[in-house]
Amino acid sequence: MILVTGASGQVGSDLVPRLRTQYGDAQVLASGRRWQPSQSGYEVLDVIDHPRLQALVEQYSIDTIYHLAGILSAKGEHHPESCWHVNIEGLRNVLKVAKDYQLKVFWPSSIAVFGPKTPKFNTPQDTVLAPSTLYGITKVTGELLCQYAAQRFGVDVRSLRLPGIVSYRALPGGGTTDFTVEMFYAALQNKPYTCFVRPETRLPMMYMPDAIQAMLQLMQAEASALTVHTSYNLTAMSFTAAELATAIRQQVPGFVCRYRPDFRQAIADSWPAVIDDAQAQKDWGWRPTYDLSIMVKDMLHHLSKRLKSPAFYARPCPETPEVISC
Ligand code: VAH
Repeated sequence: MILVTGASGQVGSDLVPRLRTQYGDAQVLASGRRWQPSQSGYEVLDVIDHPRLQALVEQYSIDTIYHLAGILSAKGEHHPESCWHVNIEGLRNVLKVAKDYQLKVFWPSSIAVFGPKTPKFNTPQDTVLAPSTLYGITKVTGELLCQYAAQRFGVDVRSLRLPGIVSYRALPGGGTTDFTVEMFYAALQNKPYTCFVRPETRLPMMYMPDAIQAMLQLMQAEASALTVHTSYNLTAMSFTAAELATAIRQQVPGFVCRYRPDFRQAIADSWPAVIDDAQAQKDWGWRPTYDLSIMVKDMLHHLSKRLKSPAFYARPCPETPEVISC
């Protein structure tokens, strides 16, 4: 049985239904800190509570954990102590039960492991990891903990350095790349958007279906094929805030995006602009599907349904590379 921690977050909200489609509803246990009365197959779990985690692993005969619970970059800068405690103690607890019960683990690292001294373009798999955020420090530490668990105790833990992720099912919370999703909400509500990074800020990004595909593909790969035991570089595209606003405006004429950088500009400036994920392509066949144009059309179509924005209801489901129910 699979346990997903942080199941109500931006990634978890898409990963849980995808895993249930793949393996069956009864094979996936969602979990999070808050009680979700409407959700079946859900348990309350604070990942810093090791006894509770161990009890769930035993009660449900868990064999795989997708450990998503954590605090993101922007929120982490406002609450560095909590960010360290949740991100590190939570991961240590997961790695401990993985070692004790021979579990397989997925854990998301981030491009936040890179810092101002890292090559900004075509950032290699092996390079300087000197992040300037506490969140990034927890991700570098986490990668080393994962590698140690794999090499010292034989734990099968796999990880991806996720870029910014765009999705419509759940709002992101406390991230530096949240402007991407917020822009779509503003456009569909016919409101101008004030972006908190400069228009020329370029970051590695990915549409959620690609991120979920990459996680499942990595977890299904033969262990012998994997040469990276910290975390794989991963990307699908890179775009600037202005390029995203323009792509949205092509679908939503009149959309206005203004720019008022805040503290998150310095975080974004410390991250790479373009990532080299050749090792992921070589080791387990990674290939992205969505580019900026397809993502924008798909996002607007699905998000407009959620927001009940008639403007996009009438449009046919955009041509997307995979079958998506319209
Ligand atoms: C954040 N969305 O903004 C996360 C992610 C690469 C960015 O780690 O903190």
